[in-house]
Amino acid sequence: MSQSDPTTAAGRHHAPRTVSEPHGIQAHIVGCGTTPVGKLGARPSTLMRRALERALGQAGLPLRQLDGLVAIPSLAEPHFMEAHFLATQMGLLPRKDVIVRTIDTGGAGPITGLLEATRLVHQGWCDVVAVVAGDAVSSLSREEFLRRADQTCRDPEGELPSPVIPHGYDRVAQWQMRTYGTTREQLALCSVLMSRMAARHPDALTRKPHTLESVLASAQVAPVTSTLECARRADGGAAIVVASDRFLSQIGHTRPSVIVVGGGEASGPLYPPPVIDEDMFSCEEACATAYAEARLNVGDIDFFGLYDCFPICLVRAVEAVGLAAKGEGGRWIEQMAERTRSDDWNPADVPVNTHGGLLAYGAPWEVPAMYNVIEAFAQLTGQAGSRQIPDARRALVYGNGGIFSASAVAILQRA
Ligand code: MLC
Repeated sequence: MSQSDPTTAAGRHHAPRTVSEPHGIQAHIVGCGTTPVGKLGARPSTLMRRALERALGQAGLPLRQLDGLVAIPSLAEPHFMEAHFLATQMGLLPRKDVIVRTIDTGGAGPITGLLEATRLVHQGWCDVVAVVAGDAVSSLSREEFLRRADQTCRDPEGELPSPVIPHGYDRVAQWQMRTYGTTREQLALCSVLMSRMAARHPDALTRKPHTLESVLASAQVAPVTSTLECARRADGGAAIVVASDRFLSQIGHTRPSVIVVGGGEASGPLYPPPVIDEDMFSCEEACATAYAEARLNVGDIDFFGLYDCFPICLVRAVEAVGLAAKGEGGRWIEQMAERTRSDDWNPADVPVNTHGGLLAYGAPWEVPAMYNVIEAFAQLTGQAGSRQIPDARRALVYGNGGIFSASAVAILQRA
């Protein structure tokens, strides 16, 4: 089935895959926490714990209040049943009233985790659920990182050279260039744009904006991918806390919060098939499901936290969410790069990844989609400082796993 028309992808949408609240309970994000990003020299489980402590601190809740924990496994220190490992380490288990789940949808994990936490709350199974991710891929040597990363998405029959993941995305980028006329420069401008965003975030790894020339001149990693167009390898942890409205009213919680009003998930193949076509992508379907559930469309969203592990991912995402028509994502990026040329650009004019995304904020393996949620929380609660989009009310956050293999989308709204 060819899907050059985005409505075809939306046509695959199955209504029952929702996060809607069957018992009239609403799920609120009440706290977010991060560690610094960079080369930290700490174990992933330590980073997860630190991030969780900060998220609970922002929520004003003690650890013992958690009755749900969702964790995303790390690459640097993988554990059997990551969430159980963490819950046991932290003393959350043994306890009979705690539900603990490990989610592995690659980089989509934090959003899948958010949707899972939301479901646990909506079903009335949990009142306070944390979603946690952390990794230390910067503290692995280059060789060890690539040995592990290459194994994740390698086609056993295929010929993708190492580094496998950048080469996999590169194949898709070349296809997008041939199919839709996206240019090499438009791809590189994704990194320029993200670096301009990151320069306004005090915690981002990339402090100085790149130029188009510097991106194109950085070391070549794959045919149309340079080093500055790769997710910026880092260590870091991030966590969020999701709570039910009934619990929050019981304890008289009055801190700012954000509700989850829609969600969507969809899947693609683990690695690019021999012939690339529209069928391998899944973000369109995840977005269509999320918009349908929230009964909203692109015009209702004030901030977009879009996955951008490589430029092609961001280009496809701006098309999938509806900011640009199919095939026009590259031109949209070019326009946004034009808008941010002078230093005084207004964040409302470029409402995407105001933190800088994987390309520039930093990318601790499967953690970064959590940064999309955390930036959305900051925007919707008016805490984004110089990055603030005035009166931002709704956000869409997207996580992508593997090589377009898992898409998870959530729509958030200021409570
Ligand atoms: C790297 N550098 C960057 C950068 N990327 N600087 C700015 N912006 C970026 N985007 C810098 C590094 O900090 C370092 O600086 C120098 O460039 C070299 O980078 P490196 O990573 O230390 O180099 P090397 O070990 O040679 O590895 C290069 C690489 C690797 C391209 C093979 O970085 C890589 O594989 N990156 C992609 C990571 C990845 O695949 N993540 C998952 C994405 S897929 P200095 O000053 O220290 O020399 C996904 C989905 C999923 O997200 O499910 O996971």
